[in-house]
Order: sequence, then C-alpha cells, then structure tokens
Amino acid sequence: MKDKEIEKLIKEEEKRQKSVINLIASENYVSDDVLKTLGSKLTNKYAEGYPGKRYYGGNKVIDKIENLCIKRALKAFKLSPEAWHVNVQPLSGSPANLAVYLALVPPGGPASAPRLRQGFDGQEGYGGQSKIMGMSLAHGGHLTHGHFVSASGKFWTQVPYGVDKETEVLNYKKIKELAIKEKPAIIVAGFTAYPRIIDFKKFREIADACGAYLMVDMSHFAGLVAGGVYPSPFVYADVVTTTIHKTLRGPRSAMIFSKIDEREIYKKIDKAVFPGLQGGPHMNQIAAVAVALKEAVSPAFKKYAKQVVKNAKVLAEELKKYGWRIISGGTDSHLILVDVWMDGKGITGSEAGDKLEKAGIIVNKNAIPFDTRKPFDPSGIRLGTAGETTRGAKEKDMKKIAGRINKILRT
Ligand code: DSN
Repeated sequence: MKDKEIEKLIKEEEKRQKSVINLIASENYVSDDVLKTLGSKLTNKYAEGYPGKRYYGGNKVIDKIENLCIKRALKAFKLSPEAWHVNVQPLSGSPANLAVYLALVPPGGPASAPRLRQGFDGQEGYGGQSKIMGMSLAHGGHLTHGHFVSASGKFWTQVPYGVDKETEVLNYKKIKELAIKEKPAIIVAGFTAYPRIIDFKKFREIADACGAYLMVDMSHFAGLVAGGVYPSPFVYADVVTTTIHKTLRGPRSAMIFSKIDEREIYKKIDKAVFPGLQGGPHMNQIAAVAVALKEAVSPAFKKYAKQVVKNAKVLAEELKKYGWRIISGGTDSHLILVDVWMDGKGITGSEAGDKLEKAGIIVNKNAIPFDTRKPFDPSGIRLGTAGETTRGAKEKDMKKIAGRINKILRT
C-alpha cells in the first residue's frame, strides 16, 4: 500500500484481532473470499435502481451479481421465489429496519400534542402517532425497534414489551394483552441481548389479534437459522430483516425479505430502500454477501452453527458453576447475558468489561432486565460464541475461557 499510515493501522488492528479472545456477540471473522470481494473493483460502479431497471449504463455484470445474491439468499433460508422477495441493497441493519417502517407504517404526522412516554428504561420522548411494538432496549431489544433516540422512535411511537421479572423470558400472554390494547401497526420480534428462542408462532397470533404486520429482525440469529439450529421465522412473519455480519459470518450489510401476496408489500419495501432512503447500492458489499450466503449452505457451516450453540451452552453452564448469575438461567443461541453485579455482590458491567479487556478478553457491558444501574455502567456483560467458534473453539476451550473470566473478575 502507498498509504503507509493506514497500512500500519490496518496491521495494528489485525494484530489486535489475532491476539484477543473475542466474545462480542455481534462480531465474527469472514473468509478470505469475502474480504477479497469487498476489496474488489466492484466498488467503482454506480448501480442506482434494481436489476434490469438501473439509472446508469454499464450494469450488465452488476445485474448478474445482484440476481445471484438474491438467488442465494432465498436458497440459504429455503424460500421459494414465488413466496418470498428479498432486497439485498440495505447498507446495514438500521437502514433496513427503517425502510420497512417507512414502507409499512405511515407515521401519521407528529403527535398532535407532544406525547410523554415512559419506556421500560424510564426514558421519555416524543413520537409520531403510529405505533411500533418492539422489545424494550432495556430488556434486550434493539434501538431500531422503536426506541426514542432512534429514528424509529421519533417518527413513530414505541410500544415496548419486555420479559418477566421472575423468569427473565418473554411472557406472550402479557405481550398479547398489550398489543390488543395499543393496536400497533407493526410488531417486531428480535433482539440484541435476549438469549432464548423466540416463539414466532405466538407472535403471529399476537399480530393477528391486533391486525399488525409481523416483522422479525433475525440479525443476531440468522446464521443459526441458516444452519438449522434456531427456528425459522419465515413460517410466520410478513417481513424478515437481517444483518449479514453476525452469526451469518458475512460482510457488514443487510437484507429485507418480504412475503409475496396480494398486499404486495415487497413493492413498497423496494421503493422505501431505493429511492426512499438510499442511493447507489454498494455492489462490492452485495457480491460479498453472495459469497457468504454460498458458504452458509455448506455442510461445514451447519456444523459451525451447531458448535456455536453448544459452545454458548457450555460457557453459560461453566460461568454458572463459578457462581455468576446467567440471565434466564441459560441460552438457546450464541448469546449469553451475565449479571456480574448481582445486587452489589459482584462488580459492575463496566468494571468487568475493562478488566477482561486488559486481560485480552473482549466483551461488552450490557444492561440486564430490570437493571438497577445506569446504561453506561450497567449490571451485566453480554457474551457470544460466534467469533471464537469460527476460530475453531470447542467445548473444552469454553471451559478454559469460563475459568479465565471467573479468575479475572474475582481479582
Ligand atoms: N450493534 C449490534 C449488536 O451488538 O447487537 C446491534 O446493532
């Protein structure tokens, strides 16, 4: 490289990545093919529009790439092109979710009088009149599921649902009652910090009971769905969004799947992505998504997905044995939420994150449901096994990692 300054920093980061144990639940390590595709000359091309309908010339090859990516996306999740449409252009998860809301939930103008809302995290804010029902950020949901600091909570108003205090898992009966009372236009099922399997059938019943669309944001568990170790949301959802770079192990990017039926929501969603929100798609990224999707249907990826969950279960059990409190008592996925504060008997999430990082283990501090501490220094840490499993970690390695974590946190 001619730019020695950036080259040095890339090398520094590569060295850092190699030298740590990475338990960030949303990160992974892509293949050399994905990296090569990201760095290809495809980045030079403008391709506003969709295959066969572009606003620029010279897109014959680009059309083939986008169509191949679409084909592979449907194949990876066992979907027929007659039943499901997929848009592979979203630049990342947040714009993908925003595009769905723009398409399906007319904001209805600003709230007639500023509305004061009391979310699960005790925050206040204002939103438009139409409602998005999503898991509260404080209970494991994502900002883009309606939280007021995100556009999803500024143009719309969130109806937050959460977990039960006792079990720390979703209470579908309560969610249904809330949905019927609040009548949201869309219900979002999905998480960034909820370790359990979501019952998509129950969410379908809830959406039907209040006439809402059901959107599943499977960003965290997409790779587990592709690998057959987490239930597929496609049986019940109207729309499924996902990032590619978490358990699915591809480049930073996103996709939106929409069910094809007489409502023709896919047409509205395509328009919301382009020209509604985005300009030219990042074709190097889309080609890299195609590469990752081909990898995701391989027998090796199935084995990988299985191992990710096995590793997470072992890590959770071992930490439990050492006396740490695991939210909901365990995990069904790649993700574990650990209460390290334990009502003052342990240490704070920030302290835990810092101590672990100093010792070469990377995690993120995270709020736990009904946290008594503030979001910037919460009671928990979030761990995930997708990255270390890519690097070959097995159950025995998880036992060692749990031992190291325990030792570091207790000294
Ligand atoms: N930042 C992602 C995560 O860590 O879960 C979600 O956007």
